[in-house]
Amino acid sequence: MSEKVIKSADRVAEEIVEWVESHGLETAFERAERLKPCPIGHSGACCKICFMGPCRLVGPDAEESAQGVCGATLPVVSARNFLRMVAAGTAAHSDHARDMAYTLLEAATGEAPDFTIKDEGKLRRLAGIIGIPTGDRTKEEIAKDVAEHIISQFGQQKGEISFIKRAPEKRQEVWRKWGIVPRGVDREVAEAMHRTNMGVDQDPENLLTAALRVSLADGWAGSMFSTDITDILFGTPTPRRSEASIGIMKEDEVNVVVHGHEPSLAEMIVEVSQEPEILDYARQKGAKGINLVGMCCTANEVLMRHGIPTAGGFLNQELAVMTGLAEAIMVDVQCIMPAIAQAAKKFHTKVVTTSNKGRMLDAVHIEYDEHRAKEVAREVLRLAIDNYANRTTEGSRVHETAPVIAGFSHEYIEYMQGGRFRASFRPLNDAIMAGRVRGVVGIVGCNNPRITQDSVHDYLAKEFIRNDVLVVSTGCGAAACAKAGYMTPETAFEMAGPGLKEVCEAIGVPPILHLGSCVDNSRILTVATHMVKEGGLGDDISDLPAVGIAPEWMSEKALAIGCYFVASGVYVIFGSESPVESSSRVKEIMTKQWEERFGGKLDFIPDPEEILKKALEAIDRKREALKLRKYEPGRFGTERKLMSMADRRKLESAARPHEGVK
Ligand code: MSK
Repeated sequence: MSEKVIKSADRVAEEIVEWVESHGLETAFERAERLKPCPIGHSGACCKICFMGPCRLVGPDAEESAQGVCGATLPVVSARNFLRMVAAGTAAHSDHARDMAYTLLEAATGEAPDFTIKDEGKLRRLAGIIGIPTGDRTKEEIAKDVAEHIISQFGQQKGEISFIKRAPEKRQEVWRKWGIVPRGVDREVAEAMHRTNMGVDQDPENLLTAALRVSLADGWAGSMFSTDITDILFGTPTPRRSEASIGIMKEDEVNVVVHGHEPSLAEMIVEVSQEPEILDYARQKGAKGINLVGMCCTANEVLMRHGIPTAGGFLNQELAVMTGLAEAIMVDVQCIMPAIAQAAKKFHTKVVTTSNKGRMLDAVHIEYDEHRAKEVAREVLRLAIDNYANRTTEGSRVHETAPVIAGFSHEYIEYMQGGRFRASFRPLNDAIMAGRVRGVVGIVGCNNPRITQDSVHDYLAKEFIRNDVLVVSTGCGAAACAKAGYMTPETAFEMAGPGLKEVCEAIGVPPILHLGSCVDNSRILTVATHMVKEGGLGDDISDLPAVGIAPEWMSEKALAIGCYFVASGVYVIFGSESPVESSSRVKEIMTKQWEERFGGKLDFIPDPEEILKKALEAIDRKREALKLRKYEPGRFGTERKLMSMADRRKLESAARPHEGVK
């Protein structure tokens, strides 16, 4: 008898997958088993950029002798394919950011009346960074200028994208030296597509340098624009307690799943779902209320700001339909499987597309329009409520959830280390210097049905915190950690090493911090920059004992993220196989040459234990280079005592007795 293959480390998801199999249905897990990837395309050796091909560059000496019809060599083909993927990832994050910038502009001019500016402080700080006068101007006046400035950065043709100056000085010099400072977001994406067109850039090194440049237009521009604008419009996250699991669906309420990436309509859904008329309408239809749940990165956005539970990441989307409890899944852009509309045909779920960029056959389309955002949100909710009566008893229903605390913006991380008057990164830097915290790892990125769902996220998260490494997480990686129940302060007691445990106990935070959605990887760049500026850990991001990992990646966006971290000086490890496996020259450039030039490199390592080993070694090497004390579990140096939450509150109420503390 063949051994049972576990599809997911998420117990609730695994139970649904088993139910699906036993009912003759299928999901991405079964399709991935049936549909083996083409080994030539998988390893980057297939060129299909012109119609003389596709050319397959294979054979015993392919690296040296294989050529396409035009004469393109394997390293050129492989580097070209890679650059296109990074450009596509950058385009996705940045186009999302463009929509956010227009929403901010229209909120400021009053053309999008349902949107207001919630974080004026952040708006004013950002205006200061980019040189927009604030003084006694209204928040709307400032927001208009900020939005117009950001919109101009997409089409800027010359010079440097303005947010670049938020990086440490030394990093900016590295970028200038190697000519990778992005000029404008759209210009870098368009140029990447031009370079990779038939018969243009034939130099793998040059192509890969262009990949770093376009990726910087994602991390330090598109994604960072999006994070900042979203905070300004909807509020900068602070910790919220909530729940995580596909088991969050409720039997007696109308379940509405908000899935995708852009948060504007989801924010309106959150607001409108609390309106008495909408709740009355749900009751009239026999439901006790409306249960909003998030999926993928929209989940991360509404979890961070409102504590809306997350039903999980990318691979849980079909499973949401299979519960038989989802009245509607509202989607916009990115990471949305067409399979959900197919699955929904067998259940009562309505899949609602809302973006003209992301239409889907067999879905209901209700077009989002920021000028009448709440009206659109009400329309979606009414459709879901009307569908409640169509629910059958069919479906796999498991009601089990894990507690999660999410909402760690860089502003809150700074605040939690010293309160309103002494906010800084000093305590974290000191804890690292003393060896109490060994280093910091970002565990981010997708799920991929070719890997047991969440298994590597889970393994690495546990091992890193056991080894006193503070984990920051975003995207589906964060959803995995949340579903596993690791994003609670109690996890520090139970699982963290002695030093990290002490730090988490003092502040009252989980050892794995949820920093948000995929575009919020820009928050990690900001945290890293603040750590550098705080002092004691070198003068560039490349000096920090920090590693970035995307263990179960699948999206082109993940590659763009990986590249901008490399260009920012970080050692980045991707799990699974390499999309440039076919070319040893390309792999050499991404590791040796990138490390020499930028201080960061990109490795693809399928074995989770090897990922852990390499990451810890890299952290320890950085510690040694900084001449910090050698990390030894349970043995620390002296550093300033961390202020506990209680002490901080005492200090703040003493300073402002009438104001109270949030
Ligand atoms: S949603 S890009 S599967 S992390 Fe941002 Fe998850 Fe990856 Fe999409």
